[in-house]
Amino acid sequence: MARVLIIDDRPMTVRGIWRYLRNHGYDVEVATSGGGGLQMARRKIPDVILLNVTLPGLSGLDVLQELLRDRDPAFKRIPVIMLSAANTEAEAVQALDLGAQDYILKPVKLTVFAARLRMALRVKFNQEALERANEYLLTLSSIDPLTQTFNRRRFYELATRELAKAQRFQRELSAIMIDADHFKALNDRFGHALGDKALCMLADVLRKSCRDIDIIARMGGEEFAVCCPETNLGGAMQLAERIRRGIEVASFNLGPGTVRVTVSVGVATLCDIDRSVDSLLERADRMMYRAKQGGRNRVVG
Ligand code: GH3
Ligand code: MG
Ligand code: MG
Ligand code: MG
Repeated sequence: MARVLIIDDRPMTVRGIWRYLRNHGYDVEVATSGGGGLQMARRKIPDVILLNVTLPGLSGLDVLQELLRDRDPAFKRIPVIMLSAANTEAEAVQALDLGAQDYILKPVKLTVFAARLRMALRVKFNQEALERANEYLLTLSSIDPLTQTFNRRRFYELATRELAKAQRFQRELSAIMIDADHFKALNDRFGHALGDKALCMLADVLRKSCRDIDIIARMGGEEFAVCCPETNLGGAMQLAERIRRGIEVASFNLGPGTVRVTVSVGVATLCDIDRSVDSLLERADRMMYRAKQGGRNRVVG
């Protein structure tokens, strides 16, 4: 059921509309001032607002501007149909240019009015469908479908922003590279499905071990990276060790008997010479290879 909010200081003039909408299955509310209407809209976001141009206090055009200026995107999206008794071109042009969806003269012809209301709702519905599609595309292009961590592309975007912030405000920033040990052998012995399960377990341990602001990504294959804002080398080493240990422990529950997964972890922290995420990651990667050479299942930083 579509929700319609009518903002009009003389309810008698919109009684016809109110009754018509009620009879046609709309959920209708009426506010008699601009301020009251905005409050009502905030409490329960309507699907469409019918807004009279002349109101005491805040005018209809003021209310329209307030709606469009709001920080809440859901608020900005509400289609507004202006109602006016004054047949002036300038007012209609102003309302539509400000962002009103439609402008209707009183007295309204109910059937035509209802058709225009349906059109406003259709536009809103289509816009919401587009936004959902956009969100979905953003997810597809940012999230690794197996582990639900960020992918390499998104990691670089987010980490680049963190690097710029850290350099601008002289803050600390560290990176951790995590590579599963002898993962090919694990796949060969226990099958690819168990390998996939192990990768999901790795991602779970990463999520549990890290802070909300840390950026966790699967960089490819059996390799993950974490970018840790506001974290120095010591803090990142501690986190890396927590991750290594967490994976070692969780791997006991991974499957039958002898299945074990361990990781080799490299840690690096931001230096003055770093100009890109790559140079930071390269150092973390070198440390990770030292961990491999040193016997795997260990942290080097
Ligand atoms: P190391 O300890 O030196 O890192 O040895 P490794 O076997 O882990 O390294 P290598 O790079 O030789 O092999 C990585 C393997 O990871 C190869 C591939 O079978 C496996 N792998 C990569 N992506 C996936 C995946 O999405 N699912 C599964 N199950 N395995 C994957
Ligand atoms: Mg490898
Ligand atoms: Mg490996
Ligand atoms: Mg690897």
